[in-house]
Amino acid sequence: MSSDPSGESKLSPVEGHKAESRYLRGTLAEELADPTVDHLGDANKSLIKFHGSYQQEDRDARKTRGKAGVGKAYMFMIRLKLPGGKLTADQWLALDDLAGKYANGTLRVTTRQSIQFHGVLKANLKATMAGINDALVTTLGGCGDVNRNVLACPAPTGDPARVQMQQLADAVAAHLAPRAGARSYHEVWLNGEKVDHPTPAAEVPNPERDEPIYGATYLPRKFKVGFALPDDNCTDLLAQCLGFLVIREGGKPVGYNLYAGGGQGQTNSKPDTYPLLAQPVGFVEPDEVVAASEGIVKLFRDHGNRVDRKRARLKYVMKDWGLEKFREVFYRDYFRHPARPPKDAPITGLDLHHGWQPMGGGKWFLGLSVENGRVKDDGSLRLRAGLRAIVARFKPDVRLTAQQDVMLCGISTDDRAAVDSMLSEYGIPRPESLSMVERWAMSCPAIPTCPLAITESERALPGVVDQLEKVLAELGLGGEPISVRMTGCPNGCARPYQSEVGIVGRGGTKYTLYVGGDSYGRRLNAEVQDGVPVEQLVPKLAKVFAAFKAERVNGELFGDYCARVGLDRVKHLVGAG
Ligand code: SRM
Ligand code: SF4
Repeated sequence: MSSDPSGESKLSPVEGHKAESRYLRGTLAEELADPTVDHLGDANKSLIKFHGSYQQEDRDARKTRGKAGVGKAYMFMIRLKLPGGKLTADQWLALDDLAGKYANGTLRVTTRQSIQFHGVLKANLKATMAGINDALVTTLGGCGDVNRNVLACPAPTGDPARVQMQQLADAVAAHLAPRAGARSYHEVWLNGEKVDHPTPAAEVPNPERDEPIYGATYLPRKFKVGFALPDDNCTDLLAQCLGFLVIREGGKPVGYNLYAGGGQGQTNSKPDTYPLLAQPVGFVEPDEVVAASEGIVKLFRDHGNRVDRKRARLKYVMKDWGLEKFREVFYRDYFRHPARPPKDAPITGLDLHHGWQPMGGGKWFLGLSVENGRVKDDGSLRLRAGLRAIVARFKPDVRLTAQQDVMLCGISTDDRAAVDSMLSEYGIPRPESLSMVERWAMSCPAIPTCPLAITESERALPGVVDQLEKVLAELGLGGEPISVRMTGCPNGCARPYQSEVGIVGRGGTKYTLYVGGDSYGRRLNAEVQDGVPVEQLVPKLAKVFAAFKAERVNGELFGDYCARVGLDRVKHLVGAG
């Protein structure tokens, strides 16, 4: 296994932590058991990510605590692993209990169809993890240098293509789950107890047997898989390290176009980091999907960069090699099945799955728009309490979308009116009553929890959306599905480089403004202006919206307009060049 493609440089320190960890055990159990310390040392701070948790601090408290000389207010974020975003009603209720008991009273739906808890104290970590596992949900591999949560459109429409895709997403997630790492997970969090997860035993380390896919040092960096349909790219397939796009013939799923090498993150100080869209590698049949995912993971394991973590993503293997070499190595060394060219299947849509939609057999699902994925009670909008009451009463399955929204599934026709009236009782808006810009908007958490945030995002976007709503309504553009995504740094957690308007934290209250992506996630946007103060974002955009209204042709969408007229014209409009 080549850990250092250059053969010259020193491996990143995280490689050392992994190598010494004995399949992710480290000394986590010992550090967790020490009641005198409220945080973890460096090695375990890095290891705990593989177990689905990040050590954070309350950044709102940083200044006052610093002045008072009392140090950081440490707390932990916990991220679940929920392939395809699926939960039962009882699981939702159990997680809601845990959010109230041990976290900050909110559940955060993520851009990868999962849930995060924030604000868990070290002393409560084990109890929270045990509670999550009691609900038969795991956090193993929620973070860390392994395969992350597998995305698949969660809409339960009964469409055979969706059914097959959701089953294959589960199969890929199970196949790529850490194996010896699962045993460490159970030892650390569940006192070695076995629950319903793969737990191969390995007393004498033997990476080929114990972690046959990953090996003892796992992957160079995180790895992400997503499934989507050509007419519904609600998982943003082209942002994934590995994407499977359903191919239908005669209405039936016959296979998948395999895409590789997508990703969003970039670092301001490193010009050799940038967002990239995944490239079409080939076509695979349904029974080849799991083997193909293993092959791509192994290719990344062997050829990803283990020296520079900023360039340690599969997208840079694709970029540095080019598609032709990537294909050649993949089919020659990692996937010995016929090399078939990708089918002609352009992406043509993205469904937010909002509102009541039929599932067949007299059942319905209801897609609700959740502002920035944050399920909380806030004044008259009692989203958390309302969801809890509806889920407790009607026991719907719950599904989460990669657009940070929630679906309640399996509600009978007779119960629809009662659900609607409960929504009103708890002040929860039906998606149709919200503006288009709010429904399409996404933000990452940023301050106060994210240690990497250099600006606000989740707490800033609602104000920006309010202003955008006014401007768009005045221009008569309120009905346009314009996607606006904001992040508190360039890492791109809300996939801001694939939206029509991207707003990326630059520092303080300034942002970099991007336009020209499309609402279906097929194109990267482009930087229009750097260092824009937050209060100037909407006035600048208003000028572009006005030009769009005057100059659009044949009902083109906003992002397509920006791409057609070009960056120079948009820069001129906003006064950037
Ligand atoms: Fe992310 C790191 C939140 C999806 C690219 N991401 C982080 C951390 C863990 C900060 C850290 O490393 O300490 C953030 C925790 C904030 C907090 O307080 O909760 C964080 N990322 C999120 C979530 C919660 C954003 C959201 O609004 O939902 C998403 C959790 C997904 C999940 O359930 O697994 C989330 N992150 C993404 C995505 C979108 C996606 O996967 O489709 C991306 C862009 C795609 C990609 O991977 O390129 C993304 N996150 C990053 C990066 C940049 C990686 C890179 O290649 O440079 C970082 C920084 C890092 O890893 O060092 C990061
Ligand atoms: Fe944190 Fe940056 Fe990701 Fe936002 S985009 S959650 S600020 S790492």
